[in-house]
Amino acid sequence: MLHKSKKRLSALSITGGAWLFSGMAYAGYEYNLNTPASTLTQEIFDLHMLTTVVGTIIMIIVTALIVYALFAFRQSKGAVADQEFHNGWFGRWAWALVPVLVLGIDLSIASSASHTLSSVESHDKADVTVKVIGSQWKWTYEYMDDDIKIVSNLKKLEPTDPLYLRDVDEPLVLPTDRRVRFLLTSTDVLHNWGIAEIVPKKINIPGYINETWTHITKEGTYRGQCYENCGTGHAFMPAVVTAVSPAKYEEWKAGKKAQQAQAAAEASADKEWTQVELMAKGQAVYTKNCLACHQATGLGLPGVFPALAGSKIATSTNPADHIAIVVKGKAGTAMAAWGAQLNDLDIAAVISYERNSWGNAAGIVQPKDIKAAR
Ligand code: HEC
Ligand SMILES: [Cu+2]
Repeated sequence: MLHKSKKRLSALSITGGAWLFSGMAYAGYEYNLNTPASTLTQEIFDLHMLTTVVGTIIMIIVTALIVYALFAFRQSKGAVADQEFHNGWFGRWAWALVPVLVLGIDLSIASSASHTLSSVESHDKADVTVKVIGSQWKWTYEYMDDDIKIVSNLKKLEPTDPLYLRDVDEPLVLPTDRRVRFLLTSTDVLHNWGIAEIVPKKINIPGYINETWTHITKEGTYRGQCYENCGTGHAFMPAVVTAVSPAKYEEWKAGKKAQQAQAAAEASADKEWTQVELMAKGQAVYTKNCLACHQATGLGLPGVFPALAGSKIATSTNPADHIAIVVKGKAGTAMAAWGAQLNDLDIAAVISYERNSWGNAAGIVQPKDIKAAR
């Protein structure tokens, strides 16, 4: 019996050792927090380093004293407890000196911490303000001063890709060396937009605005995610920021504004679109917004997301129900209202696409039909 359990124990320690070893090999030796890339996260990082260093020094001193005492005053050497300790100079004053020392260290940490905290909560004037809207399961970014809107969806990648679940189709573009204010909110449940290198996290709450900010110091791509368990697609909403120089940012902004203004003008023009045009646009809208649930095959996921191929709503001769569910969504289900996020043309296109794909052949709808149904 003993023999057997000994054997089992050694087998355990071998697998344990192997596991530890492989863990060490893959860990990449990253022990500290993410390297900060903004003034604010730098301040937080420095505070973290200060407390870590102070704590480590205290730990070393205390441990050294204990080890010394255990060794120097061991019983086998005939050590006897000092009965007169409290009558000596140190015994009399230690109770006052030690707390003063500890309090001094404490207060210097606290003043640094309160400075950092007030930086986190400061509401100084910003150069760029971005509203960050969480919804199941993507981020929408609205540039408050510039009429630019970005919908940022998970980019489909193979699990072997190093950026699997960490990349999006369109990142948030921000300038370096400028103060950027973020207004965080949500359309459905709690989300939490966070990118460790550049911004302290705050929760996105439906119906509320939370504020945080950054001042990015280095150009680059910064990746974060949703940090609040927000449903089955929680893992599918990475947050990506591309930081560029102010000059490049202005250039990007001008291009993006022109592009979005043109798209808006196109969408509101009372033009009759051909099936070919609607199908091409509709496929792009579908891939970006609907495919994650209803799938490329239009077959959905049985029991979770309904099939659109052959579905009653997507094949009936009257498109009213189809338009209604896409514009208004269906309360209490994962089918969101797209009316506020997509323009008339996008909605007409994606509905036309669904009505004429995967064997469906139910005719097209025009942007004016959507406008009338809103
Ligand atoms: C997050 C998952 C999700 C996404 C993304 C999504 N849907 Fe849905 N959709 C659903 C669910 C769930 C239902 C079923 C709702 C119900 O219970 O009736 C549904 C139902 C539908 C239906 C009705 C199907 C039927 O026959 O009942 C249509 C049409 C539809 N969605 C179109 C779209 C379009 C267009 C988009 C993109 C703009 C989209 N959906 C994006 C989850 C999703
Ligand atoms: Cu989320």
